[in-house]
Amino acid sequence: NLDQALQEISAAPSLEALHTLKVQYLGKNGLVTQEMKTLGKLSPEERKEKGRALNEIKEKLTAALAAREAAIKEQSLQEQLEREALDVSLPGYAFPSGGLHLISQIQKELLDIFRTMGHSVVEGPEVESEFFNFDGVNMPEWHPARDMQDTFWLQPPEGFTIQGPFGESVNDLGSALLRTHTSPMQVRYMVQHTPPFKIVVPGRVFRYEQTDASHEAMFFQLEGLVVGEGITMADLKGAITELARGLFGAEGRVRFQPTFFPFVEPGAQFAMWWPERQKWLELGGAGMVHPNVFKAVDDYREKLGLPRAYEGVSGWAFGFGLERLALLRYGIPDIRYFYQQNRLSFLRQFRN
Ligand code: FA5
Repeated sequence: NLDQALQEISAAPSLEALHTLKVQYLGKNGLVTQEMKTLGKLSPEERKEKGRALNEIKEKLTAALAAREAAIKEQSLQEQLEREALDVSLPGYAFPSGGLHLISQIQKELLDIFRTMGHSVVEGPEVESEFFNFDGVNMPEWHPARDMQDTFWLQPPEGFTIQGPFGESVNDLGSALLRTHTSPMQVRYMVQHTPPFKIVVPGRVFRYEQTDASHEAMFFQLEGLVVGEGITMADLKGAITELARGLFGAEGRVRFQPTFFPFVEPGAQFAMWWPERQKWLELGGAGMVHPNVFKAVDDYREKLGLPRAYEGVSGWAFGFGLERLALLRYGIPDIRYFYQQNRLSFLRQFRN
């Protein structure tokens, strides 16, 4: 009966349940529809009477169904709103963010200075051949200067090849090692390119050393190399002076003192004036590329069938340690702070 039907409709828990009821009463084979079909058999009087009654029932059911449908939709909307309520005043999660290591920041600063002077930035392998690290830069096996750079020698696994500048194997040219300086890239680059050029080479280097406040077994160097016709020591001083001004502003000054490196002649060590502390910072070595380095490069090129390209040119080179620069510039007492056990409290002081 009608009341029961209306009650069922108003109690329908879901749109699906409601649909089932709608089919049950008003569908093609629904109860009301079935009744409608019986009208034809009645007398006109009865038909009129029952027809009106059925229409009324149909209207009531239709209205009830629509009302319930609206109610269910409204309710689920409310529930969804409650579920997805967003309290924009809640404090957010603090995501830990990283930062560049102080040495990376300094490296970037240095590269930017040299880029403005027209240098290209190139990089080389950390696992290096004895040939490029030593022999090629005029440090043959008997040379006492090899002892100044205590070396991590490597025993590569069977089938491992160290590649030369063109991908050729250089296994026959010497043992494998961790490069002790960035100078082997001088040789690699010159074999592959012809002058004139200006480059800088940043990179990690390794030395088998007892560590102390100013010595690490792994540190970073920056190498500079300029080769062309008529390049002189004055160009070297000019470039290092520009570097000093880039680092310390207009007051930047440099000092050169004669010293020995096998791969330069003449050789110098250079220091920079640190205006804030009014003192000199000993930074690294430099000088004019030694003829034996050019010769080693040309011999190597010849072996590969390339024309000799370094007769009649001159060039300068420098190399220095980034950690030393950082130590002095920021008054850091111990080089081991940089890489020791993720000393984050120390490193965070230098977040940019
Ligand atoms: C060299 O490595 C030369 N290849 C530099 C060079 C390049 C000279 C081109 C001339 C021309 P040396 O061994 O002095 O030189 O090291 C250069 C710099 O690396 C030092 O001045 C210092 O700043 C840094 N350095 C050397 N050993 C260490 C170490 N154990 N820990 C941290 N920094 C170091």
